[in-house]
Amino acid sequence: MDEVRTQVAIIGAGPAGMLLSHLLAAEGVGSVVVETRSEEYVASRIRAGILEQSTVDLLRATGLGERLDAEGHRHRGIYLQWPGERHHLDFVDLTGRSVWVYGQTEVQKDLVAARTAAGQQVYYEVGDTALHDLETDHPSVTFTDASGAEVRVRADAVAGCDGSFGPSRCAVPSSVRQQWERVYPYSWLGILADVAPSTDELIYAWHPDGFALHSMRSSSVSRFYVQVPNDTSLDDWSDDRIWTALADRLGHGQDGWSLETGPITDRSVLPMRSFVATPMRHGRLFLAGDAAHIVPPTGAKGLNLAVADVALLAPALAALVRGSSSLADSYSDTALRRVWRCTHFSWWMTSMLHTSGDPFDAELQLSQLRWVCSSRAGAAGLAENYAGLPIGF
Ligand code: RFL
Ligand code: PHB
Repeated sequence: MDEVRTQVAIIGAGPAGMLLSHLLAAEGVGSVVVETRSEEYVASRIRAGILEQSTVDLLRATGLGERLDAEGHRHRGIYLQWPGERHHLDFVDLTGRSVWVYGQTEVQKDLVAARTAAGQQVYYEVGDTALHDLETDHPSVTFTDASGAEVRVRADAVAGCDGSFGPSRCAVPSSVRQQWERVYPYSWLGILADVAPSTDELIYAWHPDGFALHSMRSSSVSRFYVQVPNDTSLDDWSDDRIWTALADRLGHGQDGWSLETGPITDRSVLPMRSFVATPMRHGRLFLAGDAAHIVPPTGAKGLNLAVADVALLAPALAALVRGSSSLADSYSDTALRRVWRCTHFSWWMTSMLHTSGDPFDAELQLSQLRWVCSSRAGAAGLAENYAGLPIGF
């Protein structure tokens, strides 16, 4: 077996893993990243689209802001709507913070470019990833590399950044692991379309037929979602059916607003769940991002939470490899405070905006929406959570 020695072995080359290797390098700490998929596959997955203020601050402060500043779009807020009414919430006015439209695909490209320029060792297309000796101070990760050779990476610490299906979470023994889960009775059907956005900022729409979201990626590419039942097949949703649902739910024709349509270039159905696993640290294993928690996408928090985790984890690991364990010891508790805040916010946005079929729920949702849109305190609460609390909150 080939042996490689590094300070931190990182499992997963998604945003959490690649940003962690970037932040560790800035602290003078070496890492090796292992990833089951190819570089191209990881870079092209269409996922999150909104970066909160502290994510943007961190990317800029660590030399990753150039393309974001040139190509990202800063938004002051969002629109919330229900039939007959559309309201703008101005986060800048309410909290002094804003959000940016900049796709996860772009963040991933910037991370890969920065790590490649720095000579980062990333093993793509590995198999049989396994974690060893986590309760000692000489843990290791083994895998089969793309050529079929067996490799062992010996490290001072292992970072489990391998998303919701990776092996890291289950390496925390079930005797100490606790898990919380909420599965929602609906999914999102998401599309990417080659059409200019019909709105300047995102529209979150409550509608009796189900939730709809108008998002965007650039001045010529729009992203849309409609609430659909679980187990929906894409075969049942023709382009016409998708555009009709979006037009109805987003209010085409109301107050002179119209929804422009265009060729659909990507489509998928996303199930929605909330999930938290604790602790986020066991021995020399540290979990970050989707490996430890999943949120439904309604609050646009998944990617931002992964970034916030590694922003805490990098200095904790840097101190640990230099012999000081206090930040590593507090990592799980500190990270989980934000995780639960975002878990609540994502659940709250999801519960407020998705129709359940229960008329009592619908009246409560409309009452909540009216309050959020008419009370400065209500609007500020949403704005503070959506634009994101400071790292370390
Ligand atoms: P990722 O991005 O899933 O990366 C984890 C990486 O680990 C690799 N991996 C392994 N590597 C080595 N050995 C193994 N055994 C491995 N097993 C897995 C995987 O191949 C992968 O490359 O997790 P990370 O870095 O924590 O980043 C989190 C974000 O990607 C995630 O929170 C968001 O994308 C969530 N999310 C969305 N968030 C939003 O805010 N808005 C969205 O519209 C949105 N859409 C989505 C999403 C997540 C999705 N997933 C995970 C199903 C749409 C989808 C489809
Ligand atoms: C997206 O653009 O993909 C997006 C935006 C906001 C959300 C979820 C997804 O809440």
